[in-house]
Amino acid sequence: MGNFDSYFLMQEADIATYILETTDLFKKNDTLTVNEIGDGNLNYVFRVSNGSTSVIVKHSGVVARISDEFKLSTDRTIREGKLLQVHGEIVPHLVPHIYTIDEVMKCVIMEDLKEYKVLRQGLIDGEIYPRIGNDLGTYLAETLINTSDFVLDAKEKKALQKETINPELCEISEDLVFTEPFYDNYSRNEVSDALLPHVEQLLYNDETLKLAVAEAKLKFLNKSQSLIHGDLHSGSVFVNHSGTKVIDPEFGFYGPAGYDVGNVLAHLFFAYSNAQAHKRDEQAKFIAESITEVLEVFKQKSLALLQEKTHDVALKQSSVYASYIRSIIEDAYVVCGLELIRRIVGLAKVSDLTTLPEDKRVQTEVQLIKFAKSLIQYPSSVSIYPSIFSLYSEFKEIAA
Ligand code: SR1
Ligand code: MG
Repeated sequence: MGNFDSYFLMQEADIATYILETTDLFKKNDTLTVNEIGDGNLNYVFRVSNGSTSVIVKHSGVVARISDEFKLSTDRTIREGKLLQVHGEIVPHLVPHIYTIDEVMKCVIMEDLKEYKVLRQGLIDGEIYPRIGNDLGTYLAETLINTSDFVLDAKEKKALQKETINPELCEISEDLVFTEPFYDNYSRNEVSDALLPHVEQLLYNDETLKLAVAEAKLKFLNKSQSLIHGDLHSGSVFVNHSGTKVIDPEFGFYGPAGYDVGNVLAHLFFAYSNAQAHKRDEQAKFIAESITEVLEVFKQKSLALLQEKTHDVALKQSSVYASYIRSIIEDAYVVCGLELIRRIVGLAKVSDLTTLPEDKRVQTEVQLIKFAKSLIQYPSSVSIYPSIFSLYSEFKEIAA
């Protein structure tokens, strides 16, 4: 029996032997260096290098890295690898290449994106990436429409839906995005003393808001439109000046297409808020334009894909395409609002906000919560503004 015939949680010291014994990615006499570089909430990420080439090993334990409270199947990494392969067939230039998926050791070995930077950190550092609006809009349109009933044969889609069912990680989102921010039912919310009165008034005590949130949660539970990424925040996007790569779809499943679009919007708003708070005006303008571009590219490319690829004679209707895209965008506005709120109130925070000075942070968080509530309760009203960004600007002015 070899060393890697049954699962255990590998440490840095195990990984070099693991790679040399179980793959042909390096020469058997290579000296490998291994560094754990993960900064996510759930898993371990190892960079393995022989000095000239390198790969990434993503590996899962039986509990989440962020907290032992989250006990999870180690199969999440396998599901992630498979989903990256499905999306990789659709947009190979926008996801990392997968070398192997090891169902025993619960590892995915993939391309090292060392020439890229995490989008969240790049934006906090003041970088401008002119490609992201187009690349993220393209990723969203291609992955969401190509895995929908418009493009896939109904049985093929249901087979993929069965294969990608993901109840455990969906439960995390159901709790952390749709429930806890409004009820604090597990006492896991993390709210500063200065923010708490606002959270009580604006969220915990707003029964009308909770009705709109309930409707949104039902959509998340029931609307199996596309094979979504499921956690498309700016820590799941790698960028440089020549490309964009989307990683980490372990929360993926057949869900509402607007969920991914809304997450992208929310995290660009976080980046915008950080740029504004630090008076990086040129960068803030670029982020605002990227928000609009993501939506425009998503709409245009989705329509083109629907027109080109819809095979079902009963669905081949221009007005159906238009209303389908419109409903995804409305769902996205609601999700954008939910994601903004849960990252402010819940346990999984974003450094765009946590790195702000205390007074600016509270002011920014209150503005974002007010904006978010408007998105959750009145998503269709965004269409009366020139862009979602104009609506946000209005909240900024009211709160200032
Ligand atoms: C316990 S996991 C907390 C959050 O981290 C992941 O990236 C997801 O966003 C999840 O909600
Ligand atoms: Mg993640």
